[in-house]
Order: sequence, then C-alpha cells, then structure tokens
Amino acid sequence: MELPVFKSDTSAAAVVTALRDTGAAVVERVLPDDIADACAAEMRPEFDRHGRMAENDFNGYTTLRISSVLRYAPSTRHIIGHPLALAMADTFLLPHCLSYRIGSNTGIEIHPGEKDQVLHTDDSIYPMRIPGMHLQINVMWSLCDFTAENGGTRVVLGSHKIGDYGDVPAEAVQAAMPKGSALFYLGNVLHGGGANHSNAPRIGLINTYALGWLRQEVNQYLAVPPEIAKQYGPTIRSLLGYAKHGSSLGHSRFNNDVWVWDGNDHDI
Ligand SMILES: O=C(O)CCC(=O)C(=O)O
Repeated sequence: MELPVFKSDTSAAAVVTALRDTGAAVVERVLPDDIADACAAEMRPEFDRHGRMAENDFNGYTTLRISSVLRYAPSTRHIIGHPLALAMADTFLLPHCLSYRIGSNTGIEIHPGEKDQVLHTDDSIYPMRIPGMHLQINVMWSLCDFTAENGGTRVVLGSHKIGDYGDVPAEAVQAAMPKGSALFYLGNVLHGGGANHSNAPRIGLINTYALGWLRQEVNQYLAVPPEIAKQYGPTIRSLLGYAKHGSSLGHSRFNNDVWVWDGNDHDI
C-alpha cells in the first residue's frame, strides 16, 4: 500500500476517498510560505521557553513540544480553520455530531538525534469504539520540508481497518512532504514521529478535531480563555468550544461576547 499524495488543487472528495481506503493521505503545498513562516515565527518563543516541558519516553527527549497555539500564535488560525481541514472534519465527523471541536493543537519540533516515536493512535484517549463512527480526525502540517531523514511522520496504512491494535505488524511508511503540506490521518490510524538523522530540526503543527459531544483533549477554556478567544472569528471560537453543541450541550449565559453560534460559514 502506498501513501496517497495529492497536489493542492485536488478535490476534497478525492482526499476523502483515499482516507477511507488507507487511513492517511498527503496534500502537498496547501499553505503559502508566508502563513507557514508566520506560524513558525509566532510559535518560536514558546518552543524556546517551554518546549522541553513535555519531555518523556513517549514524546522523546530531543523534541520540543508546545500546546494550545491559538493562545500565542494567532496566525495558526489559518491552519486550524483551513477549508480543506474543515472539509475532512465535516465529512468524517458531522455524520455523528452537530458540530465538532478541536482537541489539541501541538507544535512539534523534532531535533537531530531524536529516535522513532512509538506508534500509537490518537483516539485511544476515548475508551470506546462504535463501528463506523469516527471519533477524531487529525492533520499534521509541515512548516518545513519533511523528509525520511529529518523525521517525517510515520503512518501504518490500513491500520484504521484493524480493530485490535495490539497485534498489528507495524509496517510504517513515512510522509515526506514539502513545507506547507498537510498529512491527514484518521484518529484510529497508527502513526508516530520519525527519527531525525539530519542536522536540522523538523517543525510541524498537529491539529486534532473530535466529535462535538466528546470532552476535548485539551481544556481549551483554560488554554485559550475568553479574552484571547475574542480575537478570533466565529469558526475558531466554535472550534475552541465557545459554542453550544446543538440546542443545549455546553450552554452558559456568561461571556456572551465569545458565545457565538457560527451557522456554517467558515469565517475564521
Ligand atoms: O511529530 C510527528 O510527526 C507525530 C507526533 C505524534 O504523532 C504525536 O506526538 O502524537
């Protein structure tokens, strides 16, 4: 099985078909360089200040990680609310919820010397499985060229079709993709960061989107409180969780200025 790779002018439908088939797909050069560069620059101070705080056996000891980028890197709204990402989330999540929300937004800078990350699924944070229901969909955005040498994300194609991950032969392929590309992968696909054998860091941003009635992976109200969320448009505020799911789930009469139900426009 090969990792499907599309050009940026692909139709969303083609990417959906590939995702259903293999569980992962790359769309190349979706982002203009100025957006990718602005995101990386706005994330830089946080990488330098707090990037080592998440070091552990899972995340690695030569990798910088930062979370909740909407708190301090406003240009990331163009990535998090990107129409292609939302089109994938619409397709996979909206059949099972009225609106979806972001789970986590994580900047990951893998430095030279890092080892392969253990392969894992991201939706394992939710202790349930309902056949045919996707809980989560994820996108890794390359903010520099991703190569086999510098730690391009590894994915096990077809692993979304295997119920019990314990015994899967973990044959991963690596997403080599130019800066500004998107690697889409379903929440139940085995994947992990790659070892960095190059002499430069590999920087990316992973965004997860989950069914709107599930608890968000990150507590977004603490991470991006109302006074910061207000700077964003209704789509991002809704993705953060400043909107109800349907008529009443998550309602509140406080902070009405961030409490906007978005309808369906994708004004970020
Ligand atoms: O950095 C990567 O390429 C993937 C990282 C990842 O999958 C994770 O930390 O959950």
